[in-house]
Amino acid sequence: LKAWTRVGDLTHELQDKEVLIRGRAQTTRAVGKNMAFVVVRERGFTVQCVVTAKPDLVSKHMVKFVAGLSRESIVDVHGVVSVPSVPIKGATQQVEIQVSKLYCVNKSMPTLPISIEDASRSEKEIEEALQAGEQLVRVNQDTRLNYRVLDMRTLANQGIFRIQCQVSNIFRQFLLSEEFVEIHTPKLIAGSSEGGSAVFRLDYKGQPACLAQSPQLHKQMAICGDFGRVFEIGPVFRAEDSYTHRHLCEFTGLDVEMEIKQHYTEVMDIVGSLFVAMFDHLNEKCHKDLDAVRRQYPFEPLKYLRKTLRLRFEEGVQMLKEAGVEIDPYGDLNTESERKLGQLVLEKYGTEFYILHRYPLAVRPFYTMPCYDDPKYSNSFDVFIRGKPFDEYFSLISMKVTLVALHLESWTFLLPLLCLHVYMHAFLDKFSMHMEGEEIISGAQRVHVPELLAERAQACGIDVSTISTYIDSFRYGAPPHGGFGVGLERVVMLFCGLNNIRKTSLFPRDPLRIAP
Ligand code: ATP
Ligand code: AMO
Repeated sequence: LKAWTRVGDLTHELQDKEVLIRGRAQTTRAVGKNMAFVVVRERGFTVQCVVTAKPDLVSKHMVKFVAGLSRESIVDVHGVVSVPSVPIKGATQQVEIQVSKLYCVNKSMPTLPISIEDASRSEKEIEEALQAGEQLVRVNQDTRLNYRVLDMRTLANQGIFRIQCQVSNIFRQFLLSEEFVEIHTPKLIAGSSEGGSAVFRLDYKGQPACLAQSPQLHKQMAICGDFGRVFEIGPVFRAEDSYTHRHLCEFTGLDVEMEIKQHYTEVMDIVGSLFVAMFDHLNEKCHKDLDAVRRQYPFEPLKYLRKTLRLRFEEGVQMLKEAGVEIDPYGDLNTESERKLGQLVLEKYGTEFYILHRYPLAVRPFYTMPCYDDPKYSNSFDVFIRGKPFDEYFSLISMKVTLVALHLESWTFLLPLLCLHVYMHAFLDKFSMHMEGEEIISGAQRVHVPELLAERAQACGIDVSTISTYIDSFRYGAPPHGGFGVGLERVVMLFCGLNNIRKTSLFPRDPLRIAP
């Protein structure tokens, strides 16, 4: 028999048929010396396989071998489908395979650093199991990441990364249908693209260089090169020095840049329709993956409007003021006020996804176009989606104080702090139960006049010589344009109401982690 059947396709219709499957030995169990059961898992589906000693067909030695298979080994099972008279517990398929041959294709270690079963439990299931006096291991985030290959096998993680695949796929399909061109810009660049200190510097054959903090400069240069509308899906590097639930040192940027005819609202129109199309697609087409995530990490569906709400920054400031939160009208929103505003917007407009635009110029990057009618403001925007606070503060504070104590070699402080830090990480899931707004997109109209661009860069403390080729590209006639950047991991994290960006990055890079 050469044709392979997928475990998910094993149904009553195949009764008495011979099948061949490949999967992992999820669990094994011996019943006396003549019988063993092995539950085989493939892509989230499981089937119970029965190995019974029979003369000339299955030896007792074979039964013993199957019973002793280590969990997660890869096996090929050949046998006949049967339908038992009682419902099968512990497998998704309601048929069994009466095994004639079983080969171990590759064996796993006899003991695993984390069990898939433990790593798949929801917080509620853990509580219930503990109350029932069951022995179980709570698998914390760091352990999961240390053994990511095992952690990835949980249904929730399979769901998360399949949803991530859909997000980038819809992003690409939508933009292609709107006549955008996909581009690929360099990640090794001469100067920082966003300004600031969060840049990885390196030696480029004797010249100073950095890893791109965004495709910002080159995507704009593609507009100067007459591509009209471009997008890129690629890695973005930020030398973040803080350890938060939403910052990575490397993430996947979804970047867009486009000519605009009259107004930066044209860019916000694309943001609105792109994201409504994306959310609709996820809700309508990705039930299985969303359910898999929700089963382990419960969340409510995202509330969003057909036409994305747009609020001016000044209106946001006013709403906060009325709620008793005073902020500088020409300053940035801090994380706390962003969250408060998210809560107020949800109460007033019933949406967890909205655009805040006309930010104060002083808090935006040098390439942002000032407002024509009031240069204190800019033609820029951020987009907010629900978020989860809490763990960031605890983990940030405990981390920083721990580092200070380490530096001072103060052991009296260090031990309790290290304990606090470990505790925070072990229980991150428990702490973050509460959702408010968080940034996922930044965008703006850009300065397309080279003299103003050089002036703005200088005013923002950027060494203009490091970006001279970028500024020069505006000297040959540059069309008015704008664009935006989105963090892929943040979209998935916040759409699924997850509390930590490390859950939506396959191999996260943060200030403390560069492996696996
Ligand atoms: P993000 O905010 O997601 O980092 P960004 O690159 O646009 O995206 P900033 O514009 O520097 O970041 O910051 C925007 C908001 O995020 C600010 O309100 C700032 O207080 C908050 N913020 C930035 N970095 C951190 C951090 N490491 N920890 C907590 N809050 C932060
Ligand atoms: P900004 O710096 O706001 O803007 O980044 C755009 C989006 O990228 C995501 N993001 C991150 N995700 C994970 N870890 C990080 N450390 C991190 N930093 C940012 C967020 C954020 O909204 N060039 C501009 C975009 C533009 O104007 O086109 C830029 O990079 O989702």
